[in-house]
Amino acid sequence: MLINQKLVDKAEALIPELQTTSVKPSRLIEAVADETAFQGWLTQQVMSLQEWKEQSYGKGDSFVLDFGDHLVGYVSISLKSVGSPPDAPLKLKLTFGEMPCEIAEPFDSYNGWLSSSWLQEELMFVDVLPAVIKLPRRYCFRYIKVEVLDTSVKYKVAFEDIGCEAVSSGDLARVEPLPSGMPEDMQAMDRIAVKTLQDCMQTVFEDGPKRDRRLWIGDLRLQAQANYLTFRNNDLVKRCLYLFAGMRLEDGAVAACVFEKPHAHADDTRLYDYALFFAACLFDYYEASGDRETAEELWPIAYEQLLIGLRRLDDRGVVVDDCTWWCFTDWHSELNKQAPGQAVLLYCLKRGAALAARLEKAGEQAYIAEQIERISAASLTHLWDEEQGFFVSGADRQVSWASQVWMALAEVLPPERNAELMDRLLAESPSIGMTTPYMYHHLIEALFLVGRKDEAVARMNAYWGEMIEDGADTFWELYNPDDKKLSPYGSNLINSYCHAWSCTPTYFIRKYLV
Ligand code: RAM
Repeated sequence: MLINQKLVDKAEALIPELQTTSVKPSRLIEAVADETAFQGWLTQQVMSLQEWKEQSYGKGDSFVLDFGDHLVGYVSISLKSVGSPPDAPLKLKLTFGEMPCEIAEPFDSYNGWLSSSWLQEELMFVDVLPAVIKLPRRYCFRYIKVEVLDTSVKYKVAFEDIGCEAVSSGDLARVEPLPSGMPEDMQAMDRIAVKTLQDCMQTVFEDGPKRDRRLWIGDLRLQAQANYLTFRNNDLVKRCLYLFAGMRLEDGAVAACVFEKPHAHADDTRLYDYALFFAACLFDYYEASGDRETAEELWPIAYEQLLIGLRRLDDRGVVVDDCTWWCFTDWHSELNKQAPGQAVLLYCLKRGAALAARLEKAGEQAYIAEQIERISAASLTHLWDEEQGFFVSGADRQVSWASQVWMALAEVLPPERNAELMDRLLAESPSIGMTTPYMYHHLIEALFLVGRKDEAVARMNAYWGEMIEDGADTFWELYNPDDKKLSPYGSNLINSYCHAWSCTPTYFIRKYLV
């Protein structure tokens, strides 16, 4: 790792104070199997809060609290014994769910490839009653299932209160309300997107407060863009930029993600596209904040990412597609990343050139401009298939949505042909589709870019709008309207249901529709 302590210290000096809000549950529910419901589970009320406080629970009893909205925070429970003096410890199990599936399906059934330790549960032994227990871990949930595993034959337990201190570094008071004339469905989509971003805004922009609870640069780029139009917490973006800049991989590449604890450190994951996005993030940050000092200080690192990205080009000026790289792009097992990777390189070079111009780095600007010309030409010569009217990727000349969308965003074709490319993509719908809101985001961005505003809005409604119909309180990491249990990790239980890269409807609404 290359550590620049001065930059890391700057990042650490920007750790924000979190705002806290006390939240109480709103009702008690049960999950009911229903094939027509999202992922097969409906919820229905079984009791009011007042009724619940009057109950007492013994061995084998359980209940599910519904807090009415998605929360990230710290839970406390106050409870007392009922009956004879408690002559044995109380044994409780808590399960936290962002979604009904997590409280309805046993975690033992999980068989995916990500660690099962992400599934949120807690086994507790309480020696002395009454008690007020503050759980030390931060949880991310709407529902809490409480199972009384044991009391004793002589006593039961009653719950006086359960509450959550919700935390975020996003101050809702800073978010401008949308104009009142905005249609109700857009208002709802904006509100849920803002809530998604807010719950991911902690001491960094986390990707998902349930999982992976860390800063990924691909997610940061989209969160920052949404943040500039909502919470305007520019210092949080600045902190994240300094974290990436201060801790790099051995060859100088920015790591794909960083951890904050026990001390700031970078992960050893390298993603071709994510490293390049550092330059795009810095450009966006400068445009939004005008903070020239930061842009000047981090420019050499942004420029270096572009140079490292350029090293992957072959003699023709095409990104080498072999087994030595991982370019993220989307969670799609068959997706070839050559053309999307090439397009991301171009996209970031263009933002790098613009930033170099702003910062008056004439030599570097000229060099980047030369590269843009060379790579654009190579993309058209080697990756454009005139007959099909699509960009192709890899040895098998794959035609995917991702390749077309990223090439459109990189503006390889002149504006009119770029628009026709998007029209053709929608009309012909190649079979290698999109699986994440991250990839959908880029589709929508490309549609706005080429002037297909109505189509962009229709697709937003069909995707994020359908998530709302399916019960989203915050937008999800994965969503495929044709396969609602889809997970790249082997189980929908481990999917994140409040995910950074899904927060961008608020960006689209505020940037293009207000
Ligand atoms: C997953 C997370 C994260 C993403 C990476 C590449 O672990 O969903 O958001 O950026 O993949």
